[in-house]
Amino acid sequence: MTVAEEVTEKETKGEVKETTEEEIKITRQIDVGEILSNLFPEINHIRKGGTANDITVRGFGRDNINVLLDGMRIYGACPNRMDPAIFHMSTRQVKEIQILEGPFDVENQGSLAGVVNLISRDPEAGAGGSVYFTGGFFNYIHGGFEAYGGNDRVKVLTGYSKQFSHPYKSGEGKRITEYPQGTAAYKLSELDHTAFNIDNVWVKTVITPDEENTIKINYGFDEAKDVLYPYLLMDAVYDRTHRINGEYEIKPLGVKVSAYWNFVKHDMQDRWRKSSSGWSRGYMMRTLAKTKTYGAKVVKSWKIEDINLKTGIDAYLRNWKADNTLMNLDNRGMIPDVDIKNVGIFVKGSKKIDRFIVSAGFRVDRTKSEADRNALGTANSTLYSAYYGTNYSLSKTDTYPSGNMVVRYKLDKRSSVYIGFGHTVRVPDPQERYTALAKPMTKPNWVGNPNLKPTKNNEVDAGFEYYRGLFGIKGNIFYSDLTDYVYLYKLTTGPKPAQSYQNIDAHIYGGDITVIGMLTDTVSVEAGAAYQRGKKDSGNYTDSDLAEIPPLKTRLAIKYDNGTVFGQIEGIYASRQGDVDSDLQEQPTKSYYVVNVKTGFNAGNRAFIGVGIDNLFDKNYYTHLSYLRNPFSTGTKVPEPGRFVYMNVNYRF
Ligand SMILES: [Cu+2]
Repeated sequence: MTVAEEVTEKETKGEVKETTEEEIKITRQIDVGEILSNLFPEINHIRKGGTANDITVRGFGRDNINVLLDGMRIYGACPNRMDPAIFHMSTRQVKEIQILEGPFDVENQGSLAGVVNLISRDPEAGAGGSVYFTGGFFNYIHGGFEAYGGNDRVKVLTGYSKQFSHPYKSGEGKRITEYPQGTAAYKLSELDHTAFNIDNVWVKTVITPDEENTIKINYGFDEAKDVLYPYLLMDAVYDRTHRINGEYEIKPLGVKVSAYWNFVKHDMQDRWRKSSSGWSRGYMMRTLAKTKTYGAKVVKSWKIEDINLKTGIDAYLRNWKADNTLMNLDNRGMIPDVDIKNVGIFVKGSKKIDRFIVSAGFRVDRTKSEADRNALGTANSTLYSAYYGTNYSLSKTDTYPSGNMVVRYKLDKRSSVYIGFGHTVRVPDPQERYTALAKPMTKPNWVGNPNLKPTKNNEVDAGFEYYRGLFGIKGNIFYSDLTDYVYLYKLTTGPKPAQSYQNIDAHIYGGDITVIGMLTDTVSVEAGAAYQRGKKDSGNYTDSDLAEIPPLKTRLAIKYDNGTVFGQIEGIYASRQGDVDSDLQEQPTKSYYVVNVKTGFNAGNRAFIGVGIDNLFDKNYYTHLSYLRNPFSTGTKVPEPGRFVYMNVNYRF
């Protein structure tokens, strides 16, 4: 067998998508979630404000997908997901993003429906770097530098970036701060409050004592201040993150050892909203939240005969604590100092048989979730028993296997078809099981369900890739049968109604297609479409549609690139979403069509200047994920930005 015939990692999986810094560099570079949602029709962003967009993949969000930074687990501290995992790496540090869709990851616990891995740039030898600046509408600025240096043995890269903006305006000319109404409305003096002010610092060191060993150490610090979230009732005063991860690879042994630690502290308040009026402390409500995650992993790759094998063991601890004050209610321990401790082992292998590549993976996990009753305050200490009686426990251990099999048939070197099946499991997150938030008067409480069972996914995926000359087409379909899917609902059995979570059976299915082609030496076209649908199969419901399932979305981009000058016209269309869950008061979302254009010029290898206009026709539109689902009320719908002109300048030295 020659090297060229080796099975690649990609061929052992289902649908894999990738994007690189080259694509990111020519966007307005606000945040990674927004960029992915723009590039891939099956990825959608949850628009809460000017930045920090969370994502869904094929209709799966929250902990149903794993979002990793250089393979490291990291979780947001905010109980309202103001700081999703994907927000914790600067767009400027990202070299590449790998998206593995479907239930085909056994290397990480809980990749129920997919995994998104942000990979940071490595330093190069020698000395160099770059300075960059992006500026745009609404006083958006983003600037910083990156510098690297080193020899064959030790290389270091360090970077800094600063992002700042005022609230953007929608296509109807209103600032996003003008959308919340009633007591959630921003004070008149705050309508032009800073929308985000973010500093990121990172240092990455790569040590290669010889050709056989590599050590990588990556440290990052982020401070996001004054981040506005009109989608919610509060805004972030600050969100501070430290993360460090290290990796040691011994190539001749095929061994990789990695370890990580990260910590996020988050302070959100309603101090810029009308609801805080009259409170001398400056806020009516506030949540101070902390989370830390640390873990380690050892992986060994083997080759036995012609079978590629990978085995591994990993463990992590995720701790989450949030203290809330609401009027005079002491809701300490709204997330009551929950520990999730996991240990897992896995094995995966692949073998080439004639034109077939057969791959399989298997994993077993043991996960303990435990909340601390003593962390609870006076207002929320009796909520679990008020709603779930005495028959519950604040500690639960779940042990479960997961696995998958993929069979790929190679039509030729590049083209193939595949079918795969996977069984995956994820434990309820600390919020779903243990949230405890008492609200005043007739306002519904928010309480977790300590009896929740882990979600199980049995999913079939099938797809093809076909390349001929300068033309390629890729397609995938999936059907996910979900048991004990964790779903928001209106709990009416306690002292007063509450929002809580229940296990339901459900299914989500859909597909996507991508076409790429070179029309001439300089002109290329890229087209994509994705559709997904979600239905409930059990539970106490009147509407069988699952909430927060994005509608059909398509993208068409035509690019011109001669190496010096490039230009791109891109159209994005999303159809109306009328398949909504009225049990959660979900509302239909209108269709939209937007056009984005950009052009750029490379001066030699060193300087790049680009200009872009997003939403060229200044359309006023909303995505389907533009407001918060709650069985009692509909949150503020946050429109997408109106016409947004930006400029990118990059200089390498
Ligand atoms: Cu928050």
